Amino acid sequence: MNTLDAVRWGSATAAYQVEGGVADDGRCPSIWDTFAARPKAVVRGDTGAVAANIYHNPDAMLDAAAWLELDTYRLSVAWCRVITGPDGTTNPAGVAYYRRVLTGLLARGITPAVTLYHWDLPQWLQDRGGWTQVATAEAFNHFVGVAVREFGDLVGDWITINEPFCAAFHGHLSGLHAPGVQDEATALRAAYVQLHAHGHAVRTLRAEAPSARVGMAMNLSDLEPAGPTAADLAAVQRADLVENRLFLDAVLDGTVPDDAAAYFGAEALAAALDGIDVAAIAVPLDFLGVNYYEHNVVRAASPGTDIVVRGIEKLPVGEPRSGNGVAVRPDGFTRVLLRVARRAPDLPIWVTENGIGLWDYLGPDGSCNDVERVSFLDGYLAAMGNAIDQGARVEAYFHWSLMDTFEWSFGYQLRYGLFYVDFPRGLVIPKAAAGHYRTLIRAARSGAIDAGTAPPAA
Ligand code: IFM
Repeated sequence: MNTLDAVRWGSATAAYQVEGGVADDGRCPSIWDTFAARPKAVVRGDTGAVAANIYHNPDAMLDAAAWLELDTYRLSVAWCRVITGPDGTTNPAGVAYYRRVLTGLLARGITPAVTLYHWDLPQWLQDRGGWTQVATAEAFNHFVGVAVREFGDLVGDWITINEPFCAAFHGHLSGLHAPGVQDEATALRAAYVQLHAHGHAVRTLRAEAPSARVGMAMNLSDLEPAGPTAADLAAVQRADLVENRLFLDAVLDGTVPDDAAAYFGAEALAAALDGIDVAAIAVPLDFLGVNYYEHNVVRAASPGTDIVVRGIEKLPVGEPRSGNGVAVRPDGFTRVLLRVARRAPDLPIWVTENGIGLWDYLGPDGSCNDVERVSFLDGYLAAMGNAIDQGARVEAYFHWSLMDTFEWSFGYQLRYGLFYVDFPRGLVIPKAAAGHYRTLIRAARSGAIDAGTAPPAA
């Protein structure tokens, strides 16, 4: 058997990034509706109000997924479409929309994987303190119960929370994401309340759907010291604490990293953990979702320039890099997968996201020749093959994203899609990378991609 034979191939999007229709059929506002309306929060004042209009035209998304011949497709269900407000009432129109999407996937032979929280917290919960309150985790648990009862006949694969690092530290420290708070202690609290919500959600999913496969999607970064000095090594440890270990330790072991109190302060850590049983977060999972984007070279710096981690500087990234300056380093992908594999050897890994943001455009012939994404796919799938070869149990790969989306604070400028979205005209056009990904999927299925070798060109 070849390295990539057993991988299930997928792609992904999230509700707020593609749906639009934010005021339709009883959807209540989310923190991203509020945040995006703030002056300068998002490039050019873009919002998700219309996005790719998938709420009104889900077939565009479903047909794109089918065109790729995917095994599986990851989408998120928007809490604010399914639960109308504080009284917890279920919104039949929201349920009907997602049932239509899920049925459409199944009809096309594609297995859905549903994310339950992809950053669109209902605004009414933010008004009560959002992710700083354990009550938010309880409200989430209510939504999770509704979702599994309403959709459990169509969905067997569930992802509790997407990238709790980003929702905590970009939502509450850098302020780049909703709700746009800038306070470290609040960010730490938001991290632990989300982790607590994850543990509860897994228990609820298991109780309601014993045969479901359940995991979380964690973005993990690959970090390298700028030099061999003790100061640079300590800088890497600090970045690793905030970006990786806080989340890995809680979810895999039910522990708090030893250096968390020294870094955040004992008082802030105690406040963050108030009412939270960290051991209960490490409920057994069926897979760990890994979202891989970031490799950074880190050096100690005083006072530091990083927007999240104190006392460090991330060095400028060389070529090749993404449109927004993220390093293209497939070797980092291999390392991150192997780190998880060594840490939790029996736990399957699903790569729940991996992709590249580019300033894509349509040429005069109407096509999008995203050559950088084509070579990204070659490099990253070879890197994944290398990790599998060395023992990583990677069961699924979801390329981010299926189509261009509302890319959070980058608005519509930065594009990750395999399909180009002509937003005003609502057209969804396969980019060169879509054809290439389909070719790679076909080759992997037929065993034509061998361990660790670069996949063949389309
Ligand atoms: O678009 C996002 C996604 O919502 C979460 N992970 C990173 C992607 C690219 O920035």
